[in-house]
Amino acid sequence: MLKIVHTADIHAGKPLSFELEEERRYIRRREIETTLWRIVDFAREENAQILLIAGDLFEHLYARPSWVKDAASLFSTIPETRVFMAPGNHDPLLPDSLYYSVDWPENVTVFDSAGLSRVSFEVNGIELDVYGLGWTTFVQRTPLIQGFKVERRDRLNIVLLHGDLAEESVYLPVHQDHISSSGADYFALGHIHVPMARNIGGSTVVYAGCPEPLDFGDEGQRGVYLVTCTGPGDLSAEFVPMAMRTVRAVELDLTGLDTGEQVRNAILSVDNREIRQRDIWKISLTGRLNPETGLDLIGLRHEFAGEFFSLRLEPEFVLDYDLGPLVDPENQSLEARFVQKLMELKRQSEQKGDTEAVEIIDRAMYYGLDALRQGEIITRRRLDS
Ligand SMILES: [Mn+2]
Repeated sequence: MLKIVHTADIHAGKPLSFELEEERRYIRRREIETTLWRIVDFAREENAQILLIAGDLFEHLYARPSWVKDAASLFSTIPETRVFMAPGNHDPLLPDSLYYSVDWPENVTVFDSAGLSRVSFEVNGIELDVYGLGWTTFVQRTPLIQGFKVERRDRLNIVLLHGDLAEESVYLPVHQDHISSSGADYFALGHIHVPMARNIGGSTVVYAGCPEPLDFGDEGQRGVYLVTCTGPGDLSAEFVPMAMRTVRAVELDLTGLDTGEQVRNAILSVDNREIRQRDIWKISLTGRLNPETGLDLIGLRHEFAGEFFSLRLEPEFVLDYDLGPLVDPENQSLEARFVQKLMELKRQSEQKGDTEAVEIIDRAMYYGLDALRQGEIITRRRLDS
């Protein structure tokens, strides 16, 4: 039997995009840099004969040369595992690439040309061909695998590359019919950060996804794929979660909460403490909130530094102003005249059945009241009703 660990998109050196207190920036940066070590440990525990890295291993613009040196010595600790790397759009093989800065150990192959090349060998009686290519630029519009066919169908055929499963893309478009006509058993892909496995025309096509979440788009589980194979045509790919932290996005309805303490308690009721302190959170605050509460979102984030590893608070609530006294025609204050004018416009739009205008007027009214009463406007993605 043959075991393969497939990963991609580690992005070592990538600047962080989460809200993090100073010392946690270091912790998180190290967690991303050491992902490769955890993956190599996993390959060792599984006795995997092959480790595939489908590009964006590191950031050409930010990675430290010593990290790549360390990666090279790391691979020398698994001499029985063949390591294949296919550079992607974040670590292309430019003349000053860190891929060229080290002597990779004998078990490592870097696919260093923009056309597919092949490495043939045998593992436990299984003969296989690994094809791969490496990016040499930051942008690649040409569908480089168009017309590709494996040379020997009686072997296990693997294709390793960083590319985009889309018809039109500046990130090496990989068309479904190029896959179906290739005759390859397994496409080990990188680029899309969401893990997924599909069958396309008899080929198993897998995006390993980023093993650690890198931004708020990376919600949900992250890890690597473990592929087991008993011969050509008999292959199964299993997702193995491995990320140290998960990105979690939740909504919290503030409607009916009157005081700051109530809002604090609501935020602290999100999941249990262990998960709050481990994970990376985005909490969208929705609903209608008593304007007297005077929420200071930046202050709250610092206050909860011990409660959440990382916390982003997205204001999507509206302040629930009491419009009663403002629509009284006797009231001629600036606020009252502003509200009365907008109410008049809103009535006209309602009569015309213009629901879009009604929504815009509602939003304008709350923004205007924010400005007049709070001295600042809380921008929101949508207006909850
Ligand atoms: Mn990537």
